[in-house]
Amino acid sequence: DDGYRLWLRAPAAAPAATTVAIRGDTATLRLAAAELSRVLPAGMTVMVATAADPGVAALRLPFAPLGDEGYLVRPVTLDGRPTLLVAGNSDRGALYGAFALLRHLATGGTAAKATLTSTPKVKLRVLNHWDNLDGTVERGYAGVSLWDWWTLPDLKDPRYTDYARANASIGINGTVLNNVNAKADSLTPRYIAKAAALADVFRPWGIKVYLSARFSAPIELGGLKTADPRDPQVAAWWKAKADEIYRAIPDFGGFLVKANSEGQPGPRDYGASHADGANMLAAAVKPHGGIVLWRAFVYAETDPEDRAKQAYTEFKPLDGSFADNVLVQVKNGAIDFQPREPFHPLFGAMPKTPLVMEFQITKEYLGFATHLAYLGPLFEEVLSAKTGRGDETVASVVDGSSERHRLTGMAGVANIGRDRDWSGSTFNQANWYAFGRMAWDPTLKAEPIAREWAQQTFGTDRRVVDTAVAMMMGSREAVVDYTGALGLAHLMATGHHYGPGPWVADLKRPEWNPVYYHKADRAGIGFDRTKTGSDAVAQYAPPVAKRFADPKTTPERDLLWFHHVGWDRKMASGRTLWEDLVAHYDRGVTYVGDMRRQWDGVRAQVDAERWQKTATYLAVQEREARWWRDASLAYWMSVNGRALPAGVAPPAHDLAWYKAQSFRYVPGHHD
Ligand code: BDP
Repeated sequence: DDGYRLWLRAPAAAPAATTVAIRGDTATLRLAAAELSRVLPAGMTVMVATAADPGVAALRLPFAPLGDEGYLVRPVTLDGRPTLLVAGNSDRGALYGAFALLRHLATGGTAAKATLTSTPKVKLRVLNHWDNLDGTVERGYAGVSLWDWWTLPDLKDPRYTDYARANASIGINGTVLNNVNAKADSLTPRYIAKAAALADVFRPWGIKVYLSARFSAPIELGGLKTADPRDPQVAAWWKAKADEIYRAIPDFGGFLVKANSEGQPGPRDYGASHADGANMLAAAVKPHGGIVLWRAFVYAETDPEDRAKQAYTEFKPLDGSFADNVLVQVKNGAIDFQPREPFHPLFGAMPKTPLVMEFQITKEYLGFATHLAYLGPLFEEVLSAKTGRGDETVASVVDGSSERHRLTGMAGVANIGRDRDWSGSTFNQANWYAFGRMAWDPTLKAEPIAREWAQQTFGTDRRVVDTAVAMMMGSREAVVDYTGALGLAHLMATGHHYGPGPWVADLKRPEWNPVYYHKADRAGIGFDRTKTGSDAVAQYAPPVAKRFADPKTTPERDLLWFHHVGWDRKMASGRTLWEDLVAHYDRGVTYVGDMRRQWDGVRAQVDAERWQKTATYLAVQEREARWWRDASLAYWMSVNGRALPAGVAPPAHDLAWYKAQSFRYVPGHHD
């Protein structure tokens, strides 16, 4: 088993076991029926329909709360016959109902009396592909891009259908095809035709196509002298471009934009604001019902004192000035997808603007595809965080319930490539899965999601499922532990972000260097983000700011993110900070060793191919967890001059050895 079938184990090509009837004939309803007919027991009467069907309407079922995309599945009597009805207000709702029923069956439920209903809490549930037109994927660790730009639009690889089906099965309804570090070429007629071909494949699965837009495209493609959003010629160029795209893709989702960040062009190049830029693009897509996802990940040389403050500083004042079809897309934390970051202070700070949560599914800082790290707990931790405005949580900001926003969204930087198993490893598939499920409902919890994923992926054998879930649930914390716990961040090697480099201090800009983030010296360690330091804590709502301002009330897991404290600081454990930090490194390494043993224990219950690849990667992870631990400890000891607590194993090599372990060529990184 090469993992190609993901969590959808019923073979897509299996012969129909039962006939599933359809009321109303659309491609989407036919797909829903086909999914069910392969799986449901013979002899059952099943009906896939929308609420518009008179026979279904006559049943007076509670369709109103289902909105556009919700579903209900329930036993009814239709035309005098007991029937299992799978329905929604739209055919997409019915399709989601079909997949919910499949999930129900694969997790041990029975079909006959199935009663299921759900409505997505978030409207735009979107993958972001950082895929380049040359087939490489930025921060992609699962092979080259799924999109074969060369043979598109002629060849519609069946894999595109399988991709759409997998996404539909977890409720994802949009996909941004190209890298946020965008090339203008993706907006040329040649590439619009290719995107349109993909949109045609995705449409019946309820998935819209979006494109990352390069802000300077009017110059590069249109021959204009400027891309200033206030210039009428620029606005006219974008309007014509949008019209052209919508002629090819009538349901085109809209544009995603990374502007004035890491060298990308943007409105600030002309003294205009992010809102000026976003609103100009929004006006271009508005007549077609399109939207603009404008990223708040701004990273430029503006605040040398604390990079973590920049997005809030630039965007908070713009709250209320964005057009009504603009959403601002904010990373989960203020730096950059570290193994742990406190929630981004913009959540809760821009009540007049719909904020999209951006998670990174691909594990740029968590060991690429080779390390096992289930991100469900990371997603849950961020979404369940309290913003400090009453009972508001980050989830209630994202799902719009806090401010009654009409538009809401969640974005995940995809971990998908052309590898047979799509995501580089079986367990990485769980991160794609968990993203989809939490985008549908950001209040879902990581553990039940892990369980339902494992049941669908490995079968319902209790022992395998329990083992997989147990391994998964602590795996992200283990990465935090062996890469740097207690609120440390950004300690990785330069450029490719793989492996330890806490000593790096020689890069051109201060905030490129890990030493800028940990600020360790003989006396202490940590980044002071209180009043005596950068005062980034003031970006949070008062109750949260107050808690983070005091090391005594800051959760220890975030301590060094907000505070510079002494190595001898007393911790909750009764140990010193230094002793605790060392214990975390050991705990991380131990956890990986435990995962290996647990996985060994289910060898006979898992197919050989998936078992072996996972086992091999766990061995790699154990070796590299030790590398992280040893290199980090060797470095910290060189800074603080301290010995290791009694009984702790010393690093295998000296610091010079670890510093010499550099390499250049890694997947997903191009310089
Ligand atoms: C960082 C990545 C970089 C991305 C950037 C972004 O290192 O490759 O281009 O984020 O999100 O995490 O735009």
